[in-house]
Amino acid sequence: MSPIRFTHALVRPPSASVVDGLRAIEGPDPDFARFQSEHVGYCEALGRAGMTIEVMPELPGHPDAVFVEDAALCVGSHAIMLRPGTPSRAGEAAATRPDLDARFTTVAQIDDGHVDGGDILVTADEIIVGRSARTDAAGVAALTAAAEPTGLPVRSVHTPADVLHFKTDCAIVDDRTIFSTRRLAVSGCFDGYEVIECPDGEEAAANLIRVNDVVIMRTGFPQAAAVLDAAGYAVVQVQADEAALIDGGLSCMSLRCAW
Ligand code: CIR
Repeated sequence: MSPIRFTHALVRPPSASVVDGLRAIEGPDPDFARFQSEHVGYCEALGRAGMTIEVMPELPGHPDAVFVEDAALCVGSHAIMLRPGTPSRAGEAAATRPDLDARFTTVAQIDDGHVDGGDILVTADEIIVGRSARTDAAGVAALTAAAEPTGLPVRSVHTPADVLHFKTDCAIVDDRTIFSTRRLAVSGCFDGYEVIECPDGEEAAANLIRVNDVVIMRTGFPQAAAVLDAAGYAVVQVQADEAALIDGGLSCMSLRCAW
């Protein structure tokens, strides 16, 4: 199973309630119209990368529901409903399930603890889960059992303190290559992988996505883009400044699937 080859992306447009999205540090609300337009640009980039975009309904009752990745894990024809680790997002998995039941061969569910999809990095050989303020040991244990149909073992590591999600700070860019901030890579959690370090000061660029032949990253991080370009990756940049105001990045706005 390749962790970088995908055929479809499930997305959910932001609803007007996105202005109330959670944020770790008090700051301005996102602008709804700009968020919508950036989301369209994001979906267009996924489409140009070769994915068919499937749009799930808006969930106005869940301000953060545009960040679909936190509610489910998709690996090949298998999906696992997660348990987002913050109360206002708890209902998102149940609301997403019908869309996954209609598309996946198996849809498992974790019933203990908490796991946010943003804490899960799937590589060719394993599922790495970063424990965080949103993802706990009980959730990782439940995920380990639920992930059995994928054939991939689950490995538990730690997300750096004050970093929202494990994948806030890293992304897979090739079967065996991880793009990571220094503060995460120094933990040793990627020993055995090739690591490309995200330049210090541009940590917010680390939440990017490799989709088929391109690496899609946020605009505004010239050093990170140059590092990836020099390493031979075809870099595509999309604006996602409104999502960033509520701690969202590129990985969280799609469930990337290979069917
Ligand atoms: C939250 O705090 O849950 C949202 N405002 C942002 C979630 C971003 N998701 C992700 O990084 N996987």
